[in-house]
Amino acid sequence: MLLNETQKMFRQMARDFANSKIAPIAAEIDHSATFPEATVKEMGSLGFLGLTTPEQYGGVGADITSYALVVEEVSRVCGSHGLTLAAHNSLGCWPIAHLANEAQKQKFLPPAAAGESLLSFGLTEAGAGSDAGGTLTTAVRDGDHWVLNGSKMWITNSHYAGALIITAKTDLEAEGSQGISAFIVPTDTPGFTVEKKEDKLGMRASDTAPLTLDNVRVPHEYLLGEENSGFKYFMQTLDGGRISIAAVALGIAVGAFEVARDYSNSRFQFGRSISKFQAIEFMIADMATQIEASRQLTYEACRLKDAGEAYGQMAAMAKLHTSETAMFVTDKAIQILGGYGFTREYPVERMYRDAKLCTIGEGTSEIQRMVIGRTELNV
Ligand code: COS
Repeated sequence: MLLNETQKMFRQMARDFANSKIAPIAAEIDHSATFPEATVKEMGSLGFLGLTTPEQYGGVGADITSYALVVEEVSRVCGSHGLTLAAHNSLGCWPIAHLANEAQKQKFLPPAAAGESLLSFGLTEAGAGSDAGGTLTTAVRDGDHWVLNGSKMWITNSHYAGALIITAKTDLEAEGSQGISAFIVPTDTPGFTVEKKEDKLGMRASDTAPLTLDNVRVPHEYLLGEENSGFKYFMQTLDGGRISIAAVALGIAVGAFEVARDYSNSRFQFGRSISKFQAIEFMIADMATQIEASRQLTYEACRLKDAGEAYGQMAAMAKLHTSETAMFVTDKAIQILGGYGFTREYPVERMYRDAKLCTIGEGTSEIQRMVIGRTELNV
């Protein structure tokens, strides 16, 4: 893929930061499931928390390709950092930058871009996962305010968020995906509680928690976009989010590949490096090929988005292929490292656990196939 000078600069900046600041702590924060507050703040200083936010709101105003390159490089050494960065930029900042009114942008984007606090997205509920229209959280108008009640699950960055975009049913008579609206809810609003952090298989340092909304009163000015248009807003948001998850998965796959490739050259058995055995050589070839196909899909989705073209299907293809590739590559990486790969001495077991999230979050692989299939079949 051909990159321009700016894109190369972002990639190099992210690579240097990831190698020097994130790689040394990645194993420990995974083991202790600790959210890396200090390095996330540093990512704010580098502009990574306002990458696609326009400059007039304190952001960097980079294109989506540059953003994906940064997410890829960070995820190459630590999936949890990559996911934190991705969720903040694409699920938190993007909808505000593109769907909010001027006053909302002025209020919520600058602190987020500066890394003072993160932005987050509260869509999923116990009964509204793949069926995102199954939202049971309600918002009832009370004069100049809306009163929100309900609960959300698996919400990324919520303990560190200054505000979240919360979806709620505003037309209680409407069915399915109709009658849902989106609200910007500051996390210090009375009645809003972020519950205990989840103890997860992978992405253990990323912050994931359930939310409870108990008579949370938000002013009407915090309604995002038009009333009852929330479903379309979060579908649009997820289209972009899927590019982010593809970039996270691509980074994880590249990270695991590099470890396995280098190991296969340095590990000697039967008097030669194991890379001289065709069994290993073919594994390396398949891993490299799948990574390259993933890269093409991911950056093609970025290119389409940057060009203002329809990109939802390409984003779904990129997310599907790249997250499945990350599973394939991390599995093979462990196989190449053998017993060492099965221990914490090498990072590939962490990468394998982290990769799994990418086949689930922001729409499972099955949902991506639905999005792709519907577009192809025009239904
Ligand atoms: N962009 C803009 N609008 C969209 C859209 C998109 N990508 N996808 C659908 N819409 C619109 C449709 O055009 C339709 O509009 P009208 O009501 O005006 O006709 C409306 O949204 C409903 O669309 P649809 O009937 O296709 O919705 P479904 O309930 O069938 O859902 C899927 C479709 C399954 C694709 C959707 O529910 C989905 O993506 N689910 C996964 C959610 C997910 O990823 N959850 C994890 C969140 S982790 S943050």
